[in-house]
Amino acid sequence: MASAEAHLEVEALPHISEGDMNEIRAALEKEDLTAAATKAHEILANEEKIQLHIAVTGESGSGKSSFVNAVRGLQDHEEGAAETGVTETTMECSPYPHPQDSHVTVWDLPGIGTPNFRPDTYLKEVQFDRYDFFIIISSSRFTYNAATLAKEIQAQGKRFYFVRSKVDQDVSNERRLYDEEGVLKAKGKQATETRPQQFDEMAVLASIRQDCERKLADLGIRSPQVFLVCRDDFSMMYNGPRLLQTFLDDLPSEKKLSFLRPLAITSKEVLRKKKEELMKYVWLKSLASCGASAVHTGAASADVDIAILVTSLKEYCRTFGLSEESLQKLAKQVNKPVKELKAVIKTPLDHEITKDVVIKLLTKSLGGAVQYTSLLMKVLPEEWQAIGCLVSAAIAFPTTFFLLRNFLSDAADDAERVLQKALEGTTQKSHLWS
Ligand SMILES: Nc1nc2c(ncn2[C@@H]2O[C@H](COP(=O)(O)OP(=O)(O)O)[C@@H](O)[C@H]2O)c(=O)[nH]1
Ligand SMILES: [Mg+2]
Repeated sequence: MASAEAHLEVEALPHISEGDMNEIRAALEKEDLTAAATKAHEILANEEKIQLHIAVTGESGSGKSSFVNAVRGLQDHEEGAAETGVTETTMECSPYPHPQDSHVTVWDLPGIGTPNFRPDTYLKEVQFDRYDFFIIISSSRFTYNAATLAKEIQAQGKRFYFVRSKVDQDVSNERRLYDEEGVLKAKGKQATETRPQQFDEMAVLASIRQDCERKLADLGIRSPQVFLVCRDDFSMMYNGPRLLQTFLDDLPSEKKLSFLRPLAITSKEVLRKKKEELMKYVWLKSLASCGASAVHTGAASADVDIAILVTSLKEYCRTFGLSEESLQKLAKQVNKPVKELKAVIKTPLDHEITKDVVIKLLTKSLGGAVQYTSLLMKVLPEEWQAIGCLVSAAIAFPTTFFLLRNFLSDAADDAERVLQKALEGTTQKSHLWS
């Protein structure tokens, strides 16, 4: 087995209520593995039902619909994209499910620009309670309406984020004032702090951010934070990555995985987070898979629920972009043959995971499980120590645990190599690996 087993550490557990945790512990102490496994199943099934709803609001024409597409990794012309560049006339909220994961829905809300706009009635009309958080977009300085809406959202106990859109336009407008070498063109004009002699994109961005934040502070927002984005390469450019990271940090722990699953892998950091969240569920999946009737793997047998394993490995593949569809999309984006990306992948892809593949992996995992069981039991979360005394779980639990854990690690490594391959020779590198 891989040396990873020798470095076992106590993994964080997913969010499990105290009641559920106690039920599992009690079942294990009574040596009722079936009851413990059933409970683990139930917790996982509830986790599957978790939905995330993101509201996007702002003035008409500010780029709301474009953002709804960008945040879901879609271009405006693609299937499932919100219509952009159209005049808003209705007060309707339009739901746009994430194309890779229907648990995440981004809502395109009506514009907030009308003179008789009132934040409280607006929030009632758009069904405030439905959303996990709000994004307030502006393509210029934020208005009084945006600031009052933010205050009302906060007063009602939810989070909002100010997003300044179309910064690519600002950068290119400013660039027009400089010559090909990036030297300020305008004769007789003095360079200023915000318009230096030599073109500096970072200075342009900093000045937009400061201007927006100052205006919001004037409108009564305390310590405003503004994220600068552009719909193209949203998750890689400007403050797109930081915005996604902030959403993730702010989400309650039980929602983090739902947000992360369909997120495009644009940096090592996203990859690391995905792996970390999935890893939390390995204990629970291993327990859920225990107690099924014996599966004969050739070399030996273990009482393991194969269906859970097939589903889990497929989930890992999809989360790490190791599916035919994701790879085709990425290949197109970076203009490379998909064959080149596939060449660095060692684990099977999503559609290649079958019962037979899982049985082969189980056989491989069995040796390590036997060898490292006592070590595994030592690092088990305290609440679960009783499982170590159960003969029925003695093989199944560690075998499943090591299978899931190793596959997850291997798939994450594959995803990192794919990302590296995809970026070879592109200029996006600096943004992606920042
Ligand atoms: N250059 C640029 N144009 C954008 C960006 N976001 C939106 N737009 C354009 O701005 C116009 C209005 O965008 P839309 O998303 O329809 O705004 P909405 O009315 O708020 O939904 C459209 O023509 C978009 O193509 C961006 O980040 N950069
Ligand atoms: Mg729109």
